[in-house]
Amino acid sequence: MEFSNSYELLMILREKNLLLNSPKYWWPNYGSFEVVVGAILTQNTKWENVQKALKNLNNLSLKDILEIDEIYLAELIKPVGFYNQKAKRLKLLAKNILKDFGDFENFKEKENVSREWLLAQKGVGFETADSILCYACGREIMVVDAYTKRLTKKAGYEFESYDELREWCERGVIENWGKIADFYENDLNLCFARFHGKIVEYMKR
Ligand code: 39A
Repeated sequence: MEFSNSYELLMILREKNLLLNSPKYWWPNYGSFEVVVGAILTQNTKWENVQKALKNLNNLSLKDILEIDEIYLAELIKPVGFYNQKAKRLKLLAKNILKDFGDFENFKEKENVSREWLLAQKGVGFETADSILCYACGREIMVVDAYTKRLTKKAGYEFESYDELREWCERGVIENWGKIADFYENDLNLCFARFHGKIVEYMKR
């Protein structure tokens, strides 16, 4: 695949109709607390394992995560691996959301949770933080991951850091926004969410 910026990459992927069976914003249950849980669970495992664990959790709310016994939570999320560590981290994250924001709706508010706050949480790295910001909070940020790195590397691009790759992905879209805004209902986050989704679905084929 050849492209000279991320807009060209997006246009190539668009032609492939990769998201025909996906939700509008690609990540299931966009805007919900379940996305926060999924973003933690998906670390170092396949999405298919996350789906099994999420099914066991049956749409647990922030309050439910706070109240559930940690050992039982670990049991429910066993399919994702590192389940004791992930259960501990989920409980701690939920406790900190409650302490600093009161509830999930307030956490999501534009002026509230920041990338810095998320990155200061135990077990939250750039990809997890940006997944939460993009898919749980609806912020205009592109998530990049190992698939994005592999795809761009194959086309001859090397990036020094996560943020350099993220900014490259965002720049091509923003610089060509006039040409694509209509496809995405003038919603830049819809474009970033679907762009990331297209990359993942393309690389998983
Ligand atoms: N690797 C992945 C995924 N593969 C995914 N979907 C499919 C829907 N999500 C939401 C996150 N990570």
